[in-house]
Amino acid sequence: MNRFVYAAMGVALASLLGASPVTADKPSKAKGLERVKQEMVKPPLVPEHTQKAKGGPKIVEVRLIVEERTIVIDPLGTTVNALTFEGSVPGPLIVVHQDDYVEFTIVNPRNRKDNPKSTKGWDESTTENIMSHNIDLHAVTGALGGAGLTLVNPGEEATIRFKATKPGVFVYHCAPGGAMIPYHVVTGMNGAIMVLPRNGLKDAKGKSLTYDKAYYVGEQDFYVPTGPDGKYLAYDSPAAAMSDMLEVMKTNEPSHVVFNGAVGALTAENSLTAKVGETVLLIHSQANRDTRPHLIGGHGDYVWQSGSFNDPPDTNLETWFIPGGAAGAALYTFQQPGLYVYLNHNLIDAVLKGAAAHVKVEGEWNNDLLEQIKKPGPISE
Ligand SMILES: [Cu+2]
Repeated sequence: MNRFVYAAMGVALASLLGASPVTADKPSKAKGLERVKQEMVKPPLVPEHTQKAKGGPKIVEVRLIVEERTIVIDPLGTTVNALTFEGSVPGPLIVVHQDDYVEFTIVNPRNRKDNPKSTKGWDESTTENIMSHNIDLHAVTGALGGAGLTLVNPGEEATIRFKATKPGVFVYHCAPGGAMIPYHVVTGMNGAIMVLPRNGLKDAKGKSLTYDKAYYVGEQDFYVPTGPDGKYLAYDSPAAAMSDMLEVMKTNEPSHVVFNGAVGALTAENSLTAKVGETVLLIHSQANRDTRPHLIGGHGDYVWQSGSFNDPPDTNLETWFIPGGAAGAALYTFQQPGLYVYLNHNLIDAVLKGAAAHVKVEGEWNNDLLEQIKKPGPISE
């Protein structure tokens, strides 16, 4: 077996291996399977995929590049020295089918020149990576979700291949050890992987459920320190920010709770869109903190709150619950045009801290579902 970088995780090797004698490793059955590359896209977009698997299991190659970069998280211009996968908070959604193998490479370039192929996420705010990173995917079995095999210093990359045995939506996140685990997660280093059943999604009776489009919303709690004047502080690097930010993190009171990296990242011109009659799958992850997704003016027709696609979905929910460290998915067919707000129904998080998105829906109004009988006006009797 490969050597574990277990010391950084504070986990003793003995507890990972148990007391049983070490026997020969079992070989992977991935050999000879067809290989496909999955192109990463920036959330809320999801990578190209089929809802039902075509053919047998495949090896899906995924490459995520770590990027330490400063991001603006609110209209005040408040910044976070973010640690990211592919420059994005959340990191890109990975989509495979059950029993596929994911050949996953984490790349930690020292700087932009170090990795000329990775032009996608890099921008002017990127300087250089100074920290070690790894990945714990909750869809992985063993080795701390892959974290024990993937710790890479700047200038290094590592590859694992794992079998996606359980269908569902799962969080992934960096977990380099000790206080660096929550620090990397709450500065942006998390995302999700969706493992679809090979025959697609089903309701409780086994009837096929399909979607016309899917969006990935990654909810992020940030803990930005303030100065004596109450204003948010800015730092030159994640290392410089760390000690002040850890003090705010210890209060468990986020300064910001946002969707897709910033207040307003999914509102106004960045709103999600749909048409009346379209069925939309809303995938929602929160790597650190509980959340309560709610669609104002709509419902969760079918909701996998736990993210497990083998369990029958809940139906017709008003608000659902996704515990910190998990991802879930909700399917809704839009019935009316107009503006919908998709938010964390902790309304303090949504309205005062930023956890809200808009969905703009086009189509014909249905008065049978809702009709305005009298506009607001003077009281008549
Ligand atoms: Cu990291």
